[in-house]
Amino acid sequence: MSKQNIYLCQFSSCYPGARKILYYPYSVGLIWSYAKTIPEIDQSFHCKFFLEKKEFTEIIDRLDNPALIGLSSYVWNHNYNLKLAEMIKEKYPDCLTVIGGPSVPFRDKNFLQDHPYIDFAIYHEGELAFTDLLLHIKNDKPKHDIRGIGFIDSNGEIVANKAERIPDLDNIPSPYSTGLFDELTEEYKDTDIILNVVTETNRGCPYSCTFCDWGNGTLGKVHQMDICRTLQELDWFSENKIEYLHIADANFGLKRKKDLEIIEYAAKLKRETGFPRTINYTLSKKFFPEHLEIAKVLLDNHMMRHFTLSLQDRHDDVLDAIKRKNIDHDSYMNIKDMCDERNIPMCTELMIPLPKQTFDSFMDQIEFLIEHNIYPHFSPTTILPGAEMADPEYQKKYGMKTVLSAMKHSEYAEEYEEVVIETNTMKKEDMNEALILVWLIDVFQSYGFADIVCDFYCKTEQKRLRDFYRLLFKFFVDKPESMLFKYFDPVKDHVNTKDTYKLYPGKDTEGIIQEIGYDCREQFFKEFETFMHTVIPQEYIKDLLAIQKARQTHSYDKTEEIVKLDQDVYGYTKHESELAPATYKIKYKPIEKHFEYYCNFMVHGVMFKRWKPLEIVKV
Ligand code: B12
Ligand SMILES: C[S@@+](CC[C@H](N)C(=O)[O-])C[C@H]1O[C@@H](n2cnc3c(N)ncnc32)[C@H](O)[C@@H]1O
Ligand code: SF4
Repeated sequence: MSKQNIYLCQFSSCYPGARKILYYPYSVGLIWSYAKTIPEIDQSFHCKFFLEKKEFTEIIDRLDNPALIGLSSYVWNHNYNLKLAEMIKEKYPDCLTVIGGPSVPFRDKNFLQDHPYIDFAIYHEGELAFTDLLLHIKNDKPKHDIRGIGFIDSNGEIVANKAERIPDLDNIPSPYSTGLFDELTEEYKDTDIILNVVTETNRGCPYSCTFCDWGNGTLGKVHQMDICRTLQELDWFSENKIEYLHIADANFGLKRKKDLEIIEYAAKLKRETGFPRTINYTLSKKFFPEHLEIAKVLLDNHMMRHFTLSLQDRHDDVLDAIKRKNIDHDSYMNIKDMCDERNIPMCTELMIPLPKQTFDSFMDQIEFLIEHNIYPHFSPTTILPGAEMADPEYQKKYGMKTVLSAMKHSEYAEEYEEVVIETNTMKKEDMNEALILVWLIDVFQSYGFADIVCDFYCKTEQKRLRDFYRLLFKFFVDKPESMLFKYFDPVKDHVNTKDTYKLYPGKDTEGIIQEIGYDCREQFFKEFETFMHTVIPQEYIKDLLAIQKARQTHSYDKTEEIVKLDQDVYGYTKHESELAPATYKIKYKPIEKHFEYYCNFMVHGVMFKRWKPLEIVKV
């Protein structure tokens, strides 16, 4: 008997770059590998995966008499999925269309009525529901009994059944180790496309922060996966030369010994085979000393992208409003000390705006973190459909206003994020300015283009970072002839013009960094000097500019620079030295040749301060 064809699609988010980066379709891989454990299903259906957005007709042309199409929905592909489902339904009216994933709006009772070309919605974890659905297709298992399913029944009534947690994750075979993705590996083998991987070592989160959609609607109890499964997957990642592994756990590190063992094994594989090359994970809010061991192993093996202990906010009233408890301040600073002892750079994540947060409370924490050498990575708050924050009552309580903003890089169908632009305590104008200031602090302070000058100004004038950067912005945003104008002008009203994404840290800062730091470095510092004349007394400008210019690694071969200062503005700023003549020797490790672009070197190294000289010594 021939099998029925089903197609499971998990279209990757995609950032343009020299090489396209996509992800193996892990989530739909899981639901199929679980369903396949039932012989009746394995014998009745044949499954094919899609992971790359293409012209709709190109996808549809590849379907062969489809019995079912399953779509995995996230903010970056939801509208694409809906459009594709509609077109498939038109061409193949008997093909069942099923949608799952965190962007299925389980609160929206009208979703299925509004999208009549979707037959079934699956809420939360998909393995049990999808298997039951295939059994329903195969032998008419009653669909009303299926857990976590939504559909419109023959009387026109909406059915939306509550989901149940899958009790034992180890009953789901790994789609990697069992070879489900081998066909995809073959398909992409000789292309320019990199396939990254996602996996879980556990699922669920015991906390319930109101902004969060982690694990598709916050799954409560944490279910573990057996370590042997993860180690086998790591073998697969190594054999298949995987560049980047994203561990999807909400709280990696909670199982301290197990998680350390996993990382040690991955590092061993990297030393032996070169792969997996890098790993990213989200650390649990609860801290254990093993977390630093994990970070150290990754750092020592050049596998780490971030060591991040997220805060989101440091103030109790905000934390109460978002139902979040962070570790206390003293413990946090203790961890920072431990990081310093081990030479581990520390980063934290913050969100803006959050209920009860104010302009000052947000800026205070940014300044605090910069002062303590903790890199602040911020995200503008978005409303995720599965999060408590999506509840209109919650938004009303905190005066939250939102706009739909088109996401960058959405191909073939426009995708939107619902971005929070105002709360009772943070007006739109404050949000506009706060984001500009953190962006300026990121580019000019954290990358070392203006930090010494800024610190000198703050110290001599008893001012704060925000005062300096406010002045910097004001100065150049009114000067169309300056090189910074073209970066400042488009974002001056970013909340209204929906240009906030231009202020995101990381990749989005590459353009400005390449220009001011490399391509037009001299011109930038010349223009910066004109600004300095408005904030720094004349007699310190020459020396400050000299040391500021020399403070970054900015050459592919230079190893040393001597800077003579008439007045030791550097020593004065750093450690209260007298403003007497001084000579500094600045030693660099030249930029490694594989960083073809200066901006790449800077952006990769911002957290690890790679651009910082090896030393600045007084001679
Ligand atoms: C890996 C990951 C990424 C990867 C992309 C992975 C990819 N495939 O393309 C990267 C790092 C690039 C990424 C980026 C972003 N991400 Co992300 N990411 C994740 C993460 C950590 C893991 C996803 C995962 O694999 N989970 C494990 C699987 C098993 O769970 P699942 O996907 O929910 O699947 C289960 C069910 O949903 C269901 N199911 C899923 N699909 C289907 C399909 C069918 C047919 C059925 C029946 C069932 C079903 O069954 C599955 C098994 O139980 C999640 C958090 C999390 N742990 O889920 C966030 C998450 C998906 N990301 C999120 C967000 C917001 C983003 C960003 C927009 C953040 C930002 N502002 O920059 C960006 C996107 C940027 C862009 N322009 O595209 C949100 C998404 C919310 C939403 N509604 O889509 C999540 C949930 C995190 C959060 N903040 O709460 N992300
Ligand atoms: C899910 S969270 C952090 C997980 C980790 N368990 C924690 O509590 O720190 C991962 C990051 O995604 C970002 N994030 C999560 N939800 C978001 C939202 N609704 N809007 C904007 N950013 C969000 C935040 O920066 C957050 O630190
Ligand atoms: S933010 Fe972190 S701790 Fe809070 S619910 Fe989400 S995953 Fe859990």
